Amino acid sequence: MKFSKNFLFGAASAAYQIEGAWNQDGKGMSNWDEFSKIPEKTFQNTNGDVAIDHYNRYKEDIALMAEMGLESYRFSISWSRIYPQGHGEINLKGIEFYNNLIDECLKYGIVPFVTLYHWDLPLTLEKEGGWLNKRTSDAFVKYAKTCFECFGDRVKNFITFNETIVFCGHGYLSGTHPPGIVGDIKKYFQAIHNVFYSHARAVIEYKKLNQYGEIGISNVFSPAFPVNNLEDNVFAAKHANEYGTHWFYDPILLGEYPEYVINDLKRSGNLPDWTTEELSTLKTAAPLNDFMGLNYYQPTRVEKIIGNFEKIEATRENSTGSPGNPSFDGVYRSVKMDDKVYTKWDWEISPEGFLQGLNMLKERYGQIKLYITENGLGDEDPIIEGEICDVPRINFIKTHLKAVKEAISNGIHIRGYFAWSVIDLLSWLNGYKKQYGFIYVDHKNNLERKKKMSFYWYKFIIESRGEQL
Ligand code: 8VR
Repeated sequence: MKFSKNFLFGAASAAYQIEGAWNQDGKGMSNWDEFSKIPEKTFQNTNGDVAIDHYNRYKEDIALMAEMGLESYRFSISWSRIYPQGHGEINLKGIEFYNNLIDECLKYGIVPFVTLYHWDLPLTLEKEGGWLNKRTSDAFVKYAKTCFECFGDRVKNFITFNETIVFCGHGYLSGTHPPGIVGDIKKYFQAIHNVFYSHARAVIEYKKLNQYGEIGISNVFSPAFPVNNLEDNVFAAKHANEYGTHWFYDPILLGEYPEYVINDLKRSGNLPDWTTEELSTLKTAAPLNDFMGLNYYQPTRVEKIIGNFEKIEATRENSTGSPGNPSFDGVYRSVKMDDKVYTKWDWEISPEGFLQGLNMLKERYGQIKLYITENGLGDEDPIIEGEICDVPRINFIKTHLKAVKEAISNGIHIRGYFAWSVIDLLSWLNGYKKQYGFIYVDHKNNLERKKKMSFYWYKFIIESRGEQL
């Protein structure tokens, strides 16, 4: 079987992780421009001031993507380039940059897939309360509208937010992302709701403009499975899926939050403050949402915590996605298992879990349009005689694309696949050590770009529409 002609083979990036040029051409400061400079917050104190300087080298990078045969490029817009203060004055230089980037993609027939928010919030808004302040929602809708109006003639695919669970979880529970708040459950749920309300409003605004494009959101997809079939652990997996999946997918796809979690939050006093207008906006937006973007790296293996649960102090090291942490409510913990395979950063490699999870989604939400908006392998790539031999990455993507193929033949509606990442870039908490790209960036040699083995492999897969997989 070949992937159909309208299946998009893509790859992704995010503004803060590649652009650099943090204060160039009128860009305002973002929360990450500040946070990454607090000592010890990031691996080796790396930050995105320069990143891989994509802002100044985008032409070279897009030419490489075109050479690879990429059909779509998912990138994010840095809000503080467009509105340096979050709201208020627009920065035309920012608009110009993204116009150029989009036009450069289109020159080669690459479909631009645009994320509006990949975690870099204008600093002014963060200082005014960030996602806890309902005015951030107004500012977001205004920014989103500006993007639709300026770019929507050429961009036909918009993603509002990337991975709400991550930036809210790290922002308000583990404190390892800005605003760096630790253990505030109430704020965590409030921020999530404010983000989803903003998403819903942006979707409604987008549809009013009649641009004949599509809009959706990208969520973490990490289906939970019990470590064995003991009743307690089966319960733990259900609980984890309610909190980690349903809480994030229901409001987008069904327009309401899952009752299971609502009931818990009522009991614990952590229910967000929401108005009936906000809840009915979620309802209105749900059927207008065109697709769901899934960022899949690994499943979660869970076991119920019996008895007392020791709170582990959140550190940068244990917040980077590896198993071992208790859930915030102490109900379960994620487990590294002896019979599973893991990456160097202890992320489980499981195309089976991917397929199983996709079937779970189908069961709950029916036939929805899906894009895999991120999937990839973080590794320290071997360099042999000057060649970057990233065979483990090829294997990773191969097995996951096979899972996508199988899912499609099971009637799951997947319309495209974006590898994370198109090029090596700055990891939020792991610096440059952890690589994901098809293109290598030489930090010792003027950020020179070099094609990896996976570059040629992915080119072949795209050309042959995955027939050989
Ligand atoms: C996703 C994020 C993306 C990347 C990839 C890989 C980290 C990283 C945590 O959660 O959307 O920005 O973020 O995962 O892992 O290493 O920077």
